[in-house]
Amino acid sequence: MSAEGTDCRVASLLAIRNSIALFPALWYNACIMKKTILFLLVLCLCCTACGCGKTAAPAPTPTAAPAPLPELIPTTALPAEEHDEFTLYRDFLELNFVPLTTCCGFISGVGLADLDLDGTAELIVFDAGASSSMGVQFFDVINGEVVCVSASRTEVGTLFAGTNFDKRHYVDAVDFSAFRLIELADGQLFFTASSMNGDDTLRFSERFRFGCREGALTLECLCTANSGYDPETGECRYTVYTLDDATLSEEEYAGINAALDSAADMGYTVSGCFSWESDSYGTDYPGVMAMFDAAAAAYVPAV
Ligand SMILES: [Ca+2]
Repeated sequence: MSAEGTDCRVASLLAIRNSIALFPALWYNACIMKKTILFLLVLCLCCTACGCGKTAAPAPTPTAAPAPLPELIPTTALPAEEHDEFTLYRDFLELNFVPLTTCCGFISGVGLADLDLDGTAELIVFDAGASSSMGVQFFDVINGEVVCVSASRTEVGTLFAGTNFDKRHYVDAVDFSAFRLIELADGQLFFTASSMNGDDTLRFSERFRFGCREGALTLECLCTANSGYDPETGECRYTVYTLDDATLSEEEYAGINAALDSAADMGYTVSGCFSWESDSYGTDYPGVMAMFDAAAAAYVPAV
C-alpha cells in the first residue's frame, strides 16, 4: 500500500471516529429543537385563543372633517328636574282633563308663574270665559298634591279645592298681562292681578295682591269697584267701592289704585299660552297639553 493510500484510510477513520463522537451532541440538539417546536406550537394555540393572532385593524383612512353640530339655541328656562311641580301639574292635567274641561266650559289658556314668590310656580288655567273676560283658576302644590286655591268657576273649586280654597276671591282677566310683578317705594315686591268683568248692566273691577300662607297661594283683595249701568243709555247709575266687607270712598279707592299704578313694574312676563295663538294649541286634550308644555319650556323664575 502506498503512503498516499495509507493517509486516505487514516483520514476516513478519523472522520468516522469524529462522527461517532459528535453523535450524542447532535442527538441532544435534535431533542432541544423538538421541544422548541412543541413550545412554539403551544404558544401559537394560546395566542390564537387569546385573540393575539388577530389581524391588526387597518389604520383609519383619513376622511373629511365631520360636519359641525348645529348650534344650540340658548334658553333661559331651567331644566325640568329643577321644577318638580311641572311634572305634578302635567300629570294633573292629564288625569283630570275631562272633568276640568267640563267645569271650565273649555280650557282657553294655560300658564305658569310663581305668584307668591315662594320658589314654586302655580298653574294658571283660563276657562271659556263669559261677557268681557275669562275666569282664572289657580292651582298650587300643597303637601305634594295639586290643589285648587282659587277658581272663578265654582265647580272647579268644588272638585279640586283643598282646605286652602278661598271662595270669596277669584280673578277674571283678559290675558296674562293682568298679572304684574311690582315693587312699592318701601321695597315690597309682589304680584298683583287686575280683575274685571261685566256686561251692559253691571261691571266690576278688583285689584289683588298675591301672597303665601302655609305654603299655599293666597289672594288678598286690595279694592273693588262695582258699577250699575242703564242698558238703554249706557249711563252709569251707581258705583260702590269696597275693601272686603268695608265701604271705601271714591278717594280712598283712587288712592289705592294710584299707589299700585305708580309702583315700579319689574317687567316680568308670565309664561302662558292661549288656544288661538298657534295651530299646535287648542281646547282639546293635545292642544291643552301643548299649551302647558310651551308654558313650561318658556318659564323663567320671577326672582
Ligand atoms: Ca309659588
